[in-house]
Amino acid sequence: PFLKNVLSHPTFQAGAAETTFIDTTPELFKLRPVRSRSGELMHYVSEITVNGFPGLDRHEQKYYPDWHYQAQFPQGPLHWPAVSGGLPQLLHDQGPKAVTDWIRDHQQVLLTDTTFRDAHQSLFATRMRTRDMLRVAPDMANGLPNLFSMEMWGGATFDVAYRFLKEDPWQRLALLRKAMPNTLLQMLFRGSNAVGYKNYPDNVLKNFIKTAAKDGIDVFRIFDSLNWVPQLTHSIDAVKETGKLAEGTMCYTGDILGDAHPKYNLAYYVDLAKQLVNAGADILAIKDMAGLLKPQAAYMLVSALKDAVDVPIHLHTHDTTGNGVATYVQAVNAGVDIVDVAQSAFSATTSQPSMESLYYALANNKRQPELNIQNAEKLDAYFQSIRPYYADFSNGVSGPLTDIYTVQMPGGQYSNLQQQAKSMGISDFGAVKKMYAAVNDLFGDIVKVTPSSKVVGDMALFMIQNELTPADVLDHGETIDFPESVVSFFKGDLGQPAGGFPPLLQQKILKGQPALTVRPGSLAEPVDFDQVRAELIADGVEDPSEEAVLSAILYPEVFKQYRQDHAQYGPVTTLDSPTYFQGMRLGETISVAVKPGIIYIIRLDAIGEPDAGGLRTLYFTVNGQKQETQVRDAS
Ligand code: 3PY
Ligand code: ZN
Repeated sequence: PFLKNVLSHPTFQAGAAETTFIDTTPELFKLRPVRSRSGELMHYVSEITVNGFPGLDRHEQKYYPDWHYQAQFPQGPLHWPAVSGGLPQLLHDQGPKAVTDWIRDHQQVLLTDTTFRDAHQSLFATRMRTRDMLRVAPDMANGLPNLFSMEMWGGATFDVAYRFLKEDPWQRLALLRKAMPNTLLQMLFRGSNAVGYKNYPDNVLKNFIKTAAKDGIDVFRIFDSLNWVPQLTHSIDAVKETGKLAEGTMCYTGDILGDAHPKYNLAYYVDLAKQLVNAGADILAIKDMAGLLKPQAAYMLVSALKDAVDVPIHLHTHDTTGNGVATYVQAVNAGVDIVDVAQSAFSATTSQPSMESLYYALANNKRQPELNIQNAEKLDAYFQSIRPYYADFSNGVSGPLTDIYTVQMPGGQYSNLQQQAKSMGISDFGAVKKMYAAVNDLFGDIVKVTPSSKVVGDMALFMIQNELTPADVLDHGETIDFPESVVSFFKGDLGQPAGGFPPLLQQKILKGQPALTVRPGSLAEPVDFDQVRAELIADGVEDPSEEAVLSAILYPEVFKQYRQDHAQYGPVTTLDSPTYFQGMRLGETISVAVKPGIIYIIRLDAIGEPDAGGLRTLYFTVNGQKQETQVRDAS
């Protein structure tokens, strides 16, 4: 209750909660004594205050836009009645077929909201924090009760949570599950790569799916970065064993309206769809990761797939090329069942099209989604208020990029590759894009999505750095030492591309090393989970959970670093995002609800000059008590 008192106090609301606030309103601050955990938290705050967040520029002022949200909705939550039952109940009680029958019988197009996963992955390097999701999650569930699902896990969110947010992704899943019990939760699963970037043994994939299902995932979108069906079937089987929904996914590349990409014609997709449905897919997903599916192509493709298969069709696009809403309208006219959209503030360009724009684009269309647009716009106001927290991670794309129709770079890769190029001293991203397209031709026109897209990106940067042309590679590739990811790709470690590898180039890259033609997973030794558990115990983890064991298998180093950071810095997930990313300013006061009933009111009183060894002392008042922290100034 005292947090509420503090937050609703007019001085605090006016944003004037500076040094004098605690002194002039002592009645609000009868707080518990500070526990030892505050020391760790203060260490993190001090570190970011002095040295900044790794990789970010420092700002004089911090952003506090969420007070606008508070002002707009002074009661906090939007107070929509809690929805009950919903599709999770139907799935639980009657199984996947009851859900897919329900979808088929539903006349209006259904929506998946990607704001918690792909939208921030594609706009802000996957940096959205659980805290910013949780504050609005119940409102999303209750204000948008007709959503098909919320995509909120998988893809890059898993490792980025550990690496950059000091968060446990499994905990994010548990918390969102609890906050949205009556909404289907969806994840993106890389068929044989899970949430990683390489192939894992079948028992790891299966166990991951089983654990994610137990922890709350209802819909698994499963894709392969080369559209190679043998790499999807085991994961589809594993989902079916859990009783959850398996979306068999085809990645869309090329252009079915033209003849520049003859491999990827309409017949290719129809055949692929049939294979995915035969493999057991409950729903067929079309994953247009680069925004290449033009409106008329969407009409043709969805119409052909509707004729060819009997399962619901779920379309995913990115708005990179600027035509996303038009593509969806045509797909809706052709009978698509579900489409992926994001809240407007996190939509467009490399992200998904806007939920609200699509709603209006379908005015007078009998398939306009069932959506309370006023609720959606109120929710979007929340996302507008938090977007500035993440501006530092923006990929800088400010409008449609129609050159992507030829470059074919996925939305999620655009900013990553830019960073990778910069770190190698390559500033001409236009040249990188041109080379990316040239490498794709050299490789025989492959599907480009995580992780195959990374191989094409690595090769493009390598060629620019070494001033190589495609002709150089073909003429004397046998003398070139190619990047590791490229060699591994041509060995078949990611699977087989449509039409196989170009044989001459493969020879030059492999230089006599053998290549696989079978599924790499069929050769991989199963992982011994007990042994990994024993290693974690030996490393000081008490009674490791199944989730911890899986994380240790997928990301051994990243997970270890996370454990160290967690021990060193404590509950940093409870800090507000401006403080997490930008630290504190002199005289500023923040409140941190570290646990139910435990709140720290922290004021930064002074920052000392560095001593001879470069250590600075920061002077805080924490719940009325003076506290000091020392950090090394790295400047
Ligand atoms: C991922 O694999 O993370 C993707 O979003 C691919 O588009
Ligand atoms: Zn996507």
